[in-house]
Amino acid sequence: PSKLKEEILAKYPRKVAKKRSKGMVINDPAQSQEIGANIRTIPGIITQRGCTYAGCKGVVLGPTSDIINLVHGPIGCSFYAWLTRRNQTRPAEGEPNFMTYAFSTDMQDENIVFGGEAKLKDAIREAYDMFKPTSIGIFSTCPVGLIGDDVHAVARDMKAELGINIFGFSCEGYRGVSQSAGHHIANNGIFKHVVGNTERERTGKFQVNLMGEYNIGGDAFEIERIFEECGLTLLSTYSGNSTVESFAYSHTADLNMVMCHRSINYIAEMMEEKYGIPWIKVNFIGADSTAKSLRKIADYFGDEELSAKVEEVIEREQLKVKAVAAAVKPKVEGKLAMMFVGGSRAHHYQDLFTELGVRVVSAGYEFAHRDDYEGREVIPNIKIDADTRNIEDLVVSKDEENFRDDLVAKKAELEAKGYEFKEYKGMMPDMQKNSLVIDDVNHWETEKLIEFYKPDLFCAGIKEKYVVQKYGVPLKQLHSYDYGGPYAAFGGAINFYKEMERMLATDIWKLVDAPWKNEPEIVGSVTVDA
Ligand code: CFM
Ligand code: HCA
Repeated sequence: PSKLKEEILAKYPRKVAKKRSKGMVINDPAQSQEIGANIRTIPGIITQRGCTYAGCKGVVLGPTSDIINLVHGPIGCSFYAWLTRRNQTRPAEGEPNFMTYAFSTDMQDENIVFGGEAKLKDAIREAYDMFKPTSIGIFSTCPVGLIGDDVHAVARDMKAELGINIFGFSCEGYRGVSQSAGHHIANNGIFKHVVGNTERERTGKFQVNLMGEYNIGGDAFEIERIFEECGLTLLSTYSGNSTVESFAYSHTADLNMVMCHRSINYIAEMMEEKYGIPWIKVNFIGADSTAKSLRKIADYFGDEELSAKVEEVIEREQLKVKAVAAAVKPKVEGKLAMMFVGGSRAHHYQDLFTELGVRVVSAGYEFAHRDDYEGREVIPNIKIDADTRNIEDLVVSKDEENFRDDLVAKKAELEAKGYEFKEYKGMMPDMQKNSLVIDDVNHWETEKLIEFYKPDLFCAGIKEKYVVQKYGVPLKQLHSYDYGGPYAAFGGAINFYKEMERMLATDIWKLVDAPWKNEPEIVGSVTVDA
């Protein structure tokens, strides 16, 4: 891989090469290696990243069904964030589902020139009159910040006028270097305007929140099934198959479980500060990881009946999982895969491949931070640059009335026994020696990676899919799952194994001839009128 890295960098101008070099690490899990992450993409490079608005509106708030998510901006921003992520939902009987609508102020030239606040107010009134929602979120797209519309003032006015919860997000696309800034802005907004708004009587002995699970392809449905069978009460999920109504009482949980660390660690941290609720890292991608996470939850509660139930579920489910794995593994073992996804999935999905004996030769995130690569212990050493300083860091104080001293004591007791809280070791320690870790991989690098490794499978998203396939390499979308899923928990693992069998135990891709193989250049001419 050092030769490959050299070859990739050789093509860049000197300054670009220097920057990109920091984003590529030849992994050695025995060492602590630093990677450049969460830094601006160099203009001219074809990145796979998205924008801050996508991270706020599309990712974090997108999957909630009972809020009207109103986009203040040109219609395209709304249209392209409208369920393209395959975030599914199953609203409770009689409850609304606004996710199937695309709400937008549809800004025009006139609004850009004279301001769009009046149009935004009208849109809120119209949405309220038609749907009578209990909350409305306003999402700012790029022009809003450029012309200076104050969505927060509009939200305050309209909240007073209509008497429902209305709040705005300054999540303009350019606010940060990627979607990641949008996650942070969304976390702040939900924490400020929703969490703790309502109380709820206990409905179970073991009340938990699942954070950073977005129900892509039905993943949450499968996780919910397992929780229910184990006897865990899931109060709220941030934000797959969930409602802002459940965020409002989620502070009454006994434990927060963080799945996608990148997108939601902020709320987990803030809830611990304000309410004393501890958080643990979990992962429900991969059958063994699911079993491990369930056992960790059971250990937290330390209840014999719960532990017995968890063991029973694991045993029963793993029997089915292992049977499928045993049938598929011999057909796919030893194949090479690489994966480049936004944040946590590039790490989590490696567990599923390990279970099948598929080797991950290269992986990376589009927009995760150093802690997602190297582990949370590097957080104090991360340089705060101007782009990060641009995103508000909420100052949170203790809620004397609702603070859970009992949970703080429980945490201390468990920690003394070696139980780990707020811990995430990141992707690099889990990857093989000499695998190539690349942050914010770009199109040129993708092509070089394929030529060098000749992988059997490339995992990424829709922007990469067809180019990679023209190379004769199958591509599995780990964002939308193509048309498949769920892939989470035990049932999901079985689905994924079968999908890998379909994609890997075949020679059909080798028959693909890339159009540029024989005629590598597109030839054209430019004519200039005299
Ligand atoms: Fe977390 Fe996600 Fe991901 Fe993400 Fe995303 Fe996504 Fe993703 Mo696409 S929240 S970081 S911003 S696991 S939308 S469900 S698939 S890039 S790896
Ligand atoms: C986003 C959403 C996305 C895009 C996926 C892709 C998703 O980043 O705005 O590029 O295929 O998962 O839908 O990550």
